[in-house]
Amino acid sequence: SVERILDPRLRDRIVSAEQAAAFIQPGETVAMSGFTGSGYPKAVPLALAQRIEQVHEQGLPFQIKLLTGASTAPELDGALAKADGIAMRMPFQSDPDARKRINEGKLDYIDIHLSHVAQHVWFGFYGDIDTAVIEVSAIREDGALVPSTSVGNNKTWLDLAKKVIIEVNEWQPEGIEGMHDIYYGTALPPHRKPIPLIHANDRIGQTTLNVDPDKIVAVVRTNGPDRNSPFKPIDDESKLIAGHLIEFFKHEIGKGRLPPNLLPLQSGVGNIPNAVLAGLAESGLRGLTSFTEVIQDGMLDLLKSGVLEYASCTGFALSPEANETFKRDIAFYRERIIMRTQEISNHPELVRRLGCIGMNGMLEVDLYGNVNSTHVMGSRIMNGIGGSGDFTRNGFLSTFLSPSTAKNGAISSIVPMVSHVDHTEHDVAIIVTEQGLADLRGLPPRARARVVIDNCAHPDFRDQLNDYFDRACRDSYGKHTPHLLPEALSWHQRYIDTGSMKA
Ligand code: 0RQ
Repeated sequence: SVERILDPRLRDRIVSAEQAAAFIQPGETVAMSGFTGSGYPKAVPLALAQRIEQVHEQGLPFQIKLLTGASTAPELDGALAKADGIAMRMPFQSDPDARKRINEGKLDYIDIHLSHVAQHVWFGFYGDIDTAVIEVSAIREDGALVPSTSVGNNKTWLDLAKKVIIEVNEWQPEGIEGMHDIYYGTALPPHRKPIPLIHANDRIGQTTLNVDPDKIVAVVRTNGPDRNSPFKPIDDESKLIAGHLIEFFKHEIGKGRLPPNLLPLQSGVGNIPNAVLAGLAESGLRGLTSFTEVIQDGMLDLLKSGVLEYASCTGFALSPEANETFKRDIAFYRERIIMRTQEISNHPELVRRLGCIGMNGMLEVDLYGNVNSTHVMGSRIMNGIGGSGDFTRNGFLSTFLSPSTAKNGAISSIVPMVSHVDHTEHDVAIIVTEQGLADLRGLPPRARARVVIDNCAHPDFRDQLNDYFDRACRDSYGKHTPHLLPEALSWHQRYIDTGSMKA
């Protein structure tokens, strides 16, 4: 294979993962690459987890604060969580072992908007970054770093970290070089300027990441795949949800409120978004574009078929099969995908300017349109808010997609009051379940409750919701957004007590 570490200054810093991990000390804030299972370091975190376990066996403390782009993989979040090596984690994560410790109250997790991460670290809200551990696909002669399958916050980590460990992953396709667009024009207030991006496929930066070579303490060679989430066949509920949403898009085109090729799409990951993307492939719509954070299988298919012209993202979440296609056809995808830092892929200014259409999952929504995406029964974290808030607040349209029930029908996704709020009623426009679609735009609160119950609630819970709403309209302290406070969260308590929300 072709040599990927071309900067002669770094040749004598090529070491094993164990040697590299030894540079990380207890108590450090460590910033790593990785976004939804792509482009995360594959070897150093595992070696670090082993070292932490050895130190723990001697009865000594060893934990780090861990920052990333978004979720990573078992070799990173999983291994470090299992070793009890993480004191604090920020932002988005979805690892089962980490989730367990977070919900046991043993691991502090700070869940913030993905567009906020880089700037909050620049503002100094998280203290110093001691070490950055960044996966790249190559190091050029001049020391410039060719990013791999995610960009995330890597620019910020490389700029701010006191010491840098680079993993060069030869599994990543060489042809990825040129796909990235790293914008170095961000400044801190009060010196900020408009970001010169007008179209989702504009290039405003450079293709490589800068790093001060003197800060690089170790370079590690790796050769391993990104976390591949197996592709699940699209289920019937997801197909129904996708169908309602696409019908709505066509209705909006008909009304002249959306152009015939829609507006740049943002799509969450999972079965339902995949069903929407598959539905778009057969919708007859053409010339679509995407300004999103994650690209999953369905998006590659849309690019291949020409339905989608181009996509902008910061990371990938692909199945093993899609990963092979991506690597094989990298020359094709490099012309149609632009990978950006997550402060740009999710930037409120850009999401607002482009008029993105946000499509995200949710756990539950209440009668008035407040959405809970993160906390089961108000207290148990599932994943995190991720980028959903960046697109929901700032986009042209925000849509939330979910089955109307969970846990075999024991839980209603439509509740009187959400047990945790991620997206407020002021930001949420469209709710879609397999039952139908509620268009909340321009509706006052009581009218919203009507369409949410009538169009989205499962028939098993409709009477119960109507009963609550009717009594709230009669007995509520205020009649603007009627609620019965002692009852508003009683459905959640009933589930905790009895295993079902049914009265
Ligand atoms: O749990 O697998 O244990 O049964 O939640 O639910 O229906 O499989 O849906 O995978 O799309 O996830 C909101 C979590 C939905 C996701 C959420 C249980 C359900 C199941 C998963 P089990 P489904 P999805 C782009 C944007 C926030 C981040 C985001 C998410 C599990 O979409 O994390 O949008 N979103 N990022 O049983 C209790 C309810 C429930 C419930 C579902 N009402 N009560 N449990 N579940 N509804 C990506 C990034 O930003 C990086």
